[in-house]
Amino acid sequence: MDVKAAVAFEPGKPLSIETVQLEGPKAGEVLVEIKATGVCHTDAYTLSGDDPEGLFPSILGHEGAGVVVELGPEVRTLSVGDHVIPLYIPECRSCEYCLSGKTNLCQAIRGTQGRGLMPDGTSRFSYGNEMLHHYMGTSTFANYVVVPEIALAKIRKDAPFEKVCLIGCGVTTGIGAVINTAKVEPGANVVVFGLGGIGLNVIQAARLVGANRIVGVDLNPEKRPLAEQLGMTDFVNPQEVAGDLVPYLVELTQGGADYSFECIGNVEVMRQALECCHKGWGESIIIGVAGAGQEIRTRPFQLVTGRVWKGSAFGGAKGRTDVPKLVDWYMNGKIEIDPLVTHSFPLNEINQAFDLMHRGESIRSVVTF
Ligand code: NAD
Ligand code: AHE
Ligand code: ZN
Repeated sequence: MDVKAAVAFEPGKPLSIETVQLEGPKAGEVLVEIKATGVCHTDAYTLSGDDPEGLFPSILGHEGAGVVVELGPEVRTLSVGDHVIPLYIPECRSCEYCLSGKTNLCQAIRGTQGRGLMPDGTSRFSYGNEMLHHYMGTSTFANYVVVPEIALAKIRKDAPFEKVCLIGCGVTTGIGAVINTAKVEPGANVVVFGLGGIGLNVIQAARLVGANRIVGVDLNPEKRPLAEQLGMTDFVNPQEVAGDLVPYLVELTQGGADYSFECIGNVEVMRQALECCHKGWGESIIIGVAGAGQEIRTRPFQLVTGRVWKGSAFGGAKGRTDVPKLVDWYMNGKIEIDPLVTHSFPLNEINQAFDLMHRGESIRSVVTF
């Protein structure tokens, strides 16, 4: 079938709106009509050419929501008409990783997904004679996609696509990092580096679990009001701190952060995030994705003296299990999404979403189809 998609033909170039071809679902696959998708910084990172796994040409997008249109053979858990959120980390419930009880990093299809292909090693997308790569197994910058059944979370039908699409990445990543990865307890002091779509969700989750000080760090003062609305107690602009940021944050948190979160993708900031943690027990969670060749550094003494470095992908959430619960949390008013959606565009204006993000003028732009 013909579908409308924003195609990334080359790194560093704007997306191109095209009519492309999509093959129907094969065994274990599902055709989904995408109704809305957010634009996450990771899409911009891959488009920039910094992603060592970045493939071109491809159809980016991984923060979507839509409706099941057609089932391939052997699909058992979904029906036509179901509302779904595509998962860039699937949940097969049978691989060693899923069964471990220790991680959300289902590996059932990670190999082919990382090569921009469906589990059978082929792509469903093409443009004339040219194969187009899938992206993160989701490719939500197209109005129809084929997704493996194990990579679809079924959600309630009364949830608005243009809001809950953010649960496909930003909301789950930030909230899950606090609840699943760090397991922040009431009364903890938290420092959040980067107040974009991810950092703001860390902040609202820190408030939800009853954190004490919730310190937000960002170079852009425009991010302050919304962060305060979602629970930030103290704002720090590193450009306004005289001297080193780390001792400043240690003093502000009266000994160091119990938990810090890096939500930028900057390896220098990752070091600051670790080193502002409390001696003896402070834990720093890396969420930001850094470019090819970037490496983190610190003195081993930082770890010897009890600080802990951790990472978090998709907030440690198991998608088919946890995503429907987060949709309920939103529908019940337990978490906020509406203020995070600062801009909306039709697909043919999607490049504006990237421009706004690069200028620091948006939190999330949502594309509706
Ligand atoms: P964003 O662009 O919306 O937000 C980044 C924020 O960081 C901005 O507010 C910016 O002003 C601020 N910032 C930039 N440099 C800074 C610095 N040196 N000091 C302080 N603040 C600084 O991005 P986002 O969508 O929130 O994503 C954040 C990061 O998380 C990206 O690296 C993204 O790729 C990554 N990410 C990871 C996961 C995961 O599962 N681990 C999921 C989603 C996004
Ligand atoms: N391709 C990159 C890695 C990118 C990355 O870490 N992705 C996160 C999700 S970011 C969503 O906005 C993730 O889930 N990682 C786990 C995984 O298996 O990719 C690189 O550096 O190679
Ligand atoms: Zn993302």
